[in-house]
Amino acid sequence: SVPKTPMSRFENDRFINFEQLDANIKLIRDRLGRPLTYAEKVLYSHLDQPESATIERGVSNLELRPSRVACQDATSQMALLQFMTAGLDKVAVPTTIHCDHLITGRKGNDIDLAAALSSSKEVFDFLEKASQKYGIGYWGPGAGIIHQVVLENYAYPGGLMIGADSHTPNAGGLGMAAIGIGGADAVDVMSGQTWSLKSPTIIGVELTGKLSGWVAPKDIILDITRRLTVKGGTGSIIEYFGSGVDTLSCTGMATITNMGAETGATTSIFPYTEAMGAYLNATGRGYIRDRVQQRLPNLRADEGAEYDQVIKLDLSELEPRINGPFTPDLSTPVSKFGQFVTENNWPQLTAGLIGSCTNSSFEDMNRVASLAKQALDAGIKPKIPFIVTVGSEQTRRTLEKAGIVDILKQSGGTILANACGPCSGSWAREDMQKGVSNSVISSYNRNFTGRIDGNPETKSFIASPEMVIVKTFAGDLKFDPIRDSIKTPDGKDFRFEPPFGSSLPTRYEDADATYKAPTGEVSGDVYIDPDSERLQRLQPFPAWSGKDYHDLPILVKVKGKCTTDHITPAGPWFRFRGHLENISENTLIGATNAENDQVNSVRNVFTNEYGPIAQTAKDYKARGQPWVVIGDSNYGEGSSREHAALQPRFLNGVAVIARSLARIHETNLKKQGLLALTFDDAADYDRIQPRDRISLVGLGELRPGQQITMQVRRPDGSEWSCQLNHTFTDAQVQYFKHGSALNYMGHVGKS
Ligand code: MIC
Ligand code: SF4
Repeated sequence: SVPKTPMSRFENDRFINFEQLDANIKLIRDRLGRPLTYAEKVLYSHLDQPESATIERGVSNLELRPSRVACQDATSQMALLQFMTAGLDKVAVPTTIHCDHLITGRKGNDIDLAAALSSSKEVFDFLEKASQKYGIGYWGPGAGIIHQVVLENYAYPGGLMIGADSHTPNAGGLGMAAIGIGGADAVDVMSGQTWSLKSPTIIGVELTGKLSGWVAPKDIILDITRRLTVKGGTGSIIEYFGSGVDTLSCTGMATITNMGAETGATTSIFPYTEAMGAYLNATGRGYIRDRVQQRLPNLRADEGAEYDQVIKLDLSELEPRINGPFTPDLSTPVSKFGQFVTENNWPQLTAGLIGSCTNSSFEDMNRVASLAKQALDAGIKPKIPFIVTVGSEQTRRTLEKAGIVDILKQSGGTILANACGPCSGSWAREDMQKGVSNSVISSYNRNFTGRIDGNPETKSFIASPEMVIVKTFAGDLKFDPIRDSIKTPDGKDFRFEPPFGSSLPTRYEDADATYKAPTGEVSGDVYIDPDSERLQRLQPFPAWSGKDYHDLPILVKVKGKCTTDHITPAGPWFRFRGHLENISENTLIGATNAENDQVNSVRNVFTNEYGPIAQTAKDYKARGQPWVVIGDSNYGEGSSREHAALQPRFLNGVAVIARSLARIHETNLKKQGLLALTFDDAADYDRIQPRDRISLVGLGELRPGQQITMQVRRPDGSEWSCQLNHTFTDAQVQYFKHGSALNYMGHVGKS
């Protein structure tokens, strides 16, 4: 018989059941009587009941059994607090926690790491102890960014995992269907339940040709994001295919699937290629490579498989691109970028940042070093601060051994801890005052207002790491390495040659010591100080009263973009991720009020005074007054943070009614017992005035596929009504009725 395949180098007693996956794929193909795409194979082979599940793309709900769960330090606090209320001894599915968001970038690795270890000691201790107790693998601060550590150690072709972070799709670069979810979804899987997902439609992206010169894998996803926009991927998996796929490195593909999150896609995935095999070998998992080589037909789409939509991209024709500011889908090719900067008068470039979970691979840094070296050899130094965040300690050591860290340092690079740092807003920027208008360019994936340095006046652009480093040397946002030159100290014109460098080391260096396996030796409860400002035990939300809602005030009618960064920002607020009451102070702090076009200023219906949104909500709560939020398009775009749902719920919010909702946020709202609703006619958004009162009627009849009626009463007493849509399943209706998914689980557990 075939030897068993351990799930990872750290879990020798857990195995990947490839035989079962293969059998399931055959079963499903026979049942459906049609060829399957690769994403379909991976998803459907993880169905809880492959023999009977209804499968209809875009329609049916799939009950799935993911084989792994990953959480990071900012999301796992709330996930664990919820898991603890479930009263289980151990997680049912291999789970890991990665400490990466709570480390603020300031001076450089050693100093920053020591500072984080002391300032967030209470939280790290909690995460470590809880990991030990519940059988969770713990990657402490410094080990690396969740998605890189997962790619290097846990991802495998054909697998299905979920992660409490929106860029979990990074593992799609290694052929895994890796899906970002909120903490409450993670808790379901950790406690052995199935995970439910509306069967995604499949967007096929056919790649032909080959990248060359200045064009990098990042440019592929910058262009796809432009084409699909920040909501075009919603409800879909982006599946890549075509001859161009075989020309890409594994980490390059991970960059592409990582940033696919910016289109709203459920995940993105590449079929198995030789480059994935080479990456498995180099990261010490040749045994997985050998095993998957025996099931190649199941690691790609069947001949004739159909996609719901096909996008074609010729890699030979692609140009480097720069996306931003404000939104990741505003994309400009490098040749037109200078003009774009001039026309919009974008401010002076003040920093270049490379790394993050999106672009911090050996290949990225190697190619960056090839450019930096050219400039250094010509006597040129970067003109502006240059910041580097490497994705993992394993990669950092490998880069150090290859001499690449040295080159980055000679280029004036500040090497921050292997953590999210500036990408998550955890950047104590010292070179720039708040409120000063300036531009920064990074190789990250997000560029929402205020995201990187908390300064709303910072215009943030995203590009490949190669593009970032040359602009850093030029100190000029408009610099185009293909057409422009830089003056050397002795007055010559220096031009960059295109970047180069191998995509893989022969073998990654060992960094296993940064990992702590669970011992299961912690007895009793995990202690939480009742006076802590960082951690707070969760109190169950009240169940629904059984009555319709009448005449609810609109806390805020949000105008325009409202990402989770606007609802509950990152950076300094990470501090309160384990303390619902404290973090609720930032609720909707970045939202623009349609009534007065002001950010975070709303009228209190009781006092008629304008004040911050959180304060107003707290006042309503104190008065026992439920309220609603009216949202614009793609409300809740961006991160997976369930705080964006928990906080409104905690402050007495009962419904979010929007033109459209982002997938993870929509689920998070439902999990916490809120009504997640969308206008049947998006134009009704315009009809609602901030001073109107909202009634939601017939809630007792809430059931899948049936609309809800909203009655609107204007200040003059006149009324109109409209229909609202929702995507509640039967189980989700119970979450609403019981007050939350957790309440419902507890209820089911008891009955
Ligand atoms: C992000 O990139 O926005 C984050 C910070 O990683 C979030 C997670 C969080 O807010 O904890 C995400 O992507 O889900
Ligand atoms: Fe961290 Fe940025 Fe990646 Fe989010 S996108 S996980 S903040 S590095």
